[in-house]
Amino acid sequence: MSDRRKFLQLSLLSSAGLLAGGAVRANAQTDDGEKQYRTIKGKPVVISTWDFGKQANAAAWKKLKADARAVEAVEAGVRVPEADPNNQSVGYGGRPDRDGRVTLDACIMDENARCGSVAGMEYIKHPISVARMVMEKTPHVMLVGDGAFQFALENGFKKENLLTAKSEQEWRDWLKKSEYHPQANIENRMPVGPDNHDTIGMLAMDTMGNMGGACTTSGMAFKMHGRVGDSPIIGAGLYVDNEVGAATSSGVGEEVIRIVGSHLVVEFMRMGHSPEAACKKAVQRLAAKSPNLMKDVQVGFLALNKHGEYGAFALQKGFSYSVRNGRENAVYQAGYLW
Ligand code: SD4
Repeated sequence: MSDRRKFLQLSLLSSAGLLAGGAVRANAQTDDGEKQYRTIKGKPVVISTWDFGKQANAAAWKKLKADARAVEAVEAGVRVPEADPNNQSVGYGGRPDRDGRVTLDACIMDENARCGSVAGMEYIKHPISVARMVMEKTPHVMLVGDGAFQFALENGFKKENLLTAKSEQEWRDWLKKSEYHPQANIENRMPVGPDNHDTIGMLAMDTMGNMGGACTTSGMAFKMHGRVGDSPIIGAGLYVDNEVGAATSSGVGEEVIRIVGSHLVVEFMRMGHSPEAACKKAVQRLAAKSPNLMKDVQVGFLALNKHGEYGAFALQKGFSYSVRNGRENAVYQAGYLW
């Protein structure tokens, strides 16, 4: 379909008052005959942290196109890096803690402010799905360690070894010096190397205009056993307010927890700031509250508002994010403070 015809179609919908909200959308044919899915008013949309979020977005987008709930889409989306052994910061293949144990953190939140979380959970490849089950099947929000693992087993999840040969080797190399210096997302950080990946936080709005979010990680590499970062903590690593928007984070979790970062971003959006401005204000708050913040520490926030607008901001250069909606399937670089 020519741009002009697309424009006319949109104009017709618009003059019929159909753009005024609701789950209105247009399915059109492209010139090469491929069915094209087009969105109106920014929905559905899915965004996620880092460039590897693009593959995760594809899985979420498939759900969103089929009119699934946002929460359904984000779960499906983040399961992609969870299952990928080459992503050494999420799920299977994640780098272990200093004792050589892979411990996973994840949380999920839906449009009704329902939420579920697991922290420090071992042996289960898809912590996000366990988190969803905590949300849906228990009166609790958060299960940790062995309790989370037992709950997962009781609910049909399989016990698996999550430590790959590559991550084990990196841990053994790290043991030689055993220095914990948490540098996230810095190109030359040791021992991770230039192509490091990190936590995935994903936010979506479905065709009904409802929002959902998910966040999952193996946490900072070689952390103390028992250490929990921001990622499974509702308000820190993820927050969804269906009236306003949603936010998530990646980077050194201790810094994010200090300012309850994702909730703060949502509150800035509630005050009327754009997603990017809200993320920037949260980064500025973080820098102001951590005067001894090391210059090589990274924290990035990502946000989506109720209009389907998105944005991100980080402490420093290098934080990327992936976007999928009816117009874009793209990776962007976030702005940064230093
Ligand atoms: C954590 N926020 O465990 C996670 C790690 C991360 O980029 O996002 N790294 O602190």
